[in-house]
Amino acid sequence: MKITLIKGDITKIKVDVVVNAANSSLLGGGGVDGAIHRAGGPMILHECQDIRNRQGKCKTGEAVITTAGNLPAKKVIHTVGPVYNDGNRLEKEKQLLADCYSNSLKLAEANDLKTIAFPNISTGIYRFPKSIAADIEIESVLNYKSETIEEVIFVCFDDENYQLYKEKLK
Ligand code: AR6
Repeated sequence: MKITLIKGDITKIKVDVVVNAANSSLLGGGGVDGAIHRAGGPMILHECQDIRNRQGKCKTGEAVITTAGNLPAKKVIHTVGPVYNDGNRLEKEKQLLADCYSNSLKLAEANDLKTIAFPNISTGIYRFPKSIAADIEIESVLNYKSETIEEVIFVCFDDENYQLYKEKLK
């Protein structure tokens, strides 16, 4: 599994699947979620609504898959990161953040998607400390042994995350 680091906008990346940092409603929001729905168009929201009707909300740490609409990617995996709670439930939150990555990789494998791009889940509106989140993201991806996924791309939008990943991936 090749690991690549990119600084940029995940909506512009041509991969099999991009991961969205969604919320449990699955009905859109700000940050990368807003950007994905804006660039991908209404088909994504329609499929999210179908999922809502079938299974209800998406729990923290879990993941669901939809079309990517007008994005260059083929699919979007929506996963729900934990909200950082001032360190009060840190161990639980770290596990849930790791689950976001492993459950997204599992879903990519199940759908025969070979290249996957991740944003830095929970490090924006959900306020997770970026350095801790980067350690979790890198560890859960590197520990995931996949026979089928060929490339994982870490997409950092802000410079702070990009510098952290550059350092930690050395
Ligand atoms: N491409 C890649 N990364 C991006 C982009 C982009 N276009 N835009 C922002 N980021 P956030 P969260 C980075 O807030 O913390 C939404 O309202 C950003 O720099 O998008 O998991 C959802 O609906 C940051 O590092 O997600 C939820 O309610 C990272 O994406 C809530 O926000 C995550 O920031 C989820 O909060």
